[in-house]
Amino acid sequence: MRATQVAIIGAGPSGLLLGQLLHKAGIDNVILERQTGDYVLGRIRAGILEQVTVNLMDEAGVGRRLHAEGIVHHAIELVFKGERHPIEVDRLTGGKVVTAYGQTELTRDLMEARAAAGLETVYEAADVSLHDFDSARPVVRWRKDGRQHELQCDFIAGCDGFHGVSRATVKDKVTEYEKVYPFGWLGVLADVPPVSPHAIVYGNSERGFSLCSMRSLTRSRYYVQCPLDDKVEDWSDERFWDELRRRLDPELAQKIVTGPSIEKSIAPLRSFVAEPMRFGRLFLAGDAAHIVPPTGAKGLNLAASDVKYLSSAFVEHYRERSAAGLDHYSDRALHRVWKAERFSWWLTSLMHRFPDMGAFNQKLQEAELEYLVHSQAASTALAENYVGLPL
Ligand code: RFL
Ligand code: PHB
Repeated sequence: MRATQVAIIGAGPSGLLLGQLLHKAGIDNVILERQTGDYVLGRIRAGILEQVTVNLMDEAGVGRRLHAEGIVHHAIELVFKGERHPIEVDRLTGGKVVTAYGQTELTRDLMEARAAAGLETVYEAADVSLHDFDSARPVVRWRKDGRQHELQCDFIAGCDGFHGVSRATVKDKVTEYEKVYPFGWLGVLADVPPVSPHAIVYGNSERGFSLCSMRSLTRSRYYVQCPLDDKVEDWSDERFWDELRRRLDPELAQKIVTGPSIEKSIAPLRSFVAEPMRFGRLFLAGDAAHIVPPTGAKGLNLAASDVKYLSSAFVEHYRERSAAGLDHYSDRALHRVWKAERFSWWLTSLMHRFPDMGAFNQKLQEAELEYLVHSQAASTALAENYVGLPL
């Protein structure tokens, strides 16, 4: 039977980053991915990286393009009641910033580094199943090209996202905490210059939430809150641009450059945590263990911090023969996860229109927004969470 040290399930950002960090430390690993590489690269998702994530890409030896092409943001802006208010996160946090760099680009950098290092990734691995992770010799099985395959390993890292097999395998041992929001985000990607190239804009209006983000100086990413039962086909490009304009302040609305969408999709919003994140020799990381609504831009960054803790724990195990890191992994990771869950829930609650919110909650939301942009203490609390809490 083939063997490796760490079998990684999933070639999203968590799995690829973990694989690269382990390789740097001389730890052998194989990645099993259900989809093709092109499919993985075609999923348009996150766009904002915390410094912790940028540092990890450097540590993995794949930060070159990110530094050359990523765009550093020193501020975000909040729009409400038709006016725009800057939150200078850089000044409020003693110099911390975020970087706009698409998840697809980060994934591509990791995939290319993995291929260049000659590391094994099995794409289109069907019916992946996990066995014996309560013993010293776990086994992973899958089907490909009409044949059954088997891999023996020391550990399994479940980096296979919210719908993966890893958490499903331990379903009866998991406690789940979940909140589903009564709306979704309609996202559009277009090759037009971003309306706000220096700051991500978060908008609260009586028509609902909006967000202006970017992938580069020539590619924009915009979102509007929409009902959960809306279909992408309901939203022509024209309808989308009209709606976005109506949710922004007059200056931005007038400045927006529109163009044909190159991607358009609707994502539901969810908060979710599975506890614990370790089951014998199986460890969950990233979206496999937790989901945040995208409002705080935390999902990919949390995946990266899980991977930092997990890779350090594996290195400690192999180099120092110490189980301390592995034993503490779940608690350490969950500690950070819950802080990001709180922040993402709070910013989501503050910026969206809820179907049942009523006049009282509406007034409270307005009062909180006013307080937030005029109080140094409140703006600082937002800023320090937005740039990412320390590891
Ligand atoms: P992924 O990216 O879902 O990758 C999991 C991989 O596992 C594979 N897989 C399997 N492989 C083998 N066998 C199976 N049975 C398998 N089942 C699944 C899948 O095919 C996939 O390739 O999880 P990962 O690596 O943990 O990464 C998490 C991030 O993708 C996610 O948290 C972010 O995209 C969230 N997110 C954002 N995060 C940020 O930090 N900043 C942002 O600005 C941000 N914006 C967003 C977002 C997510 C969004 N959507 C659509 C959910 C914006 C949006 C709209
Ligand atoms: C994005 O660029 O896709 C993005 C930016 C900020 C968010 C969510 C998504 O909070």
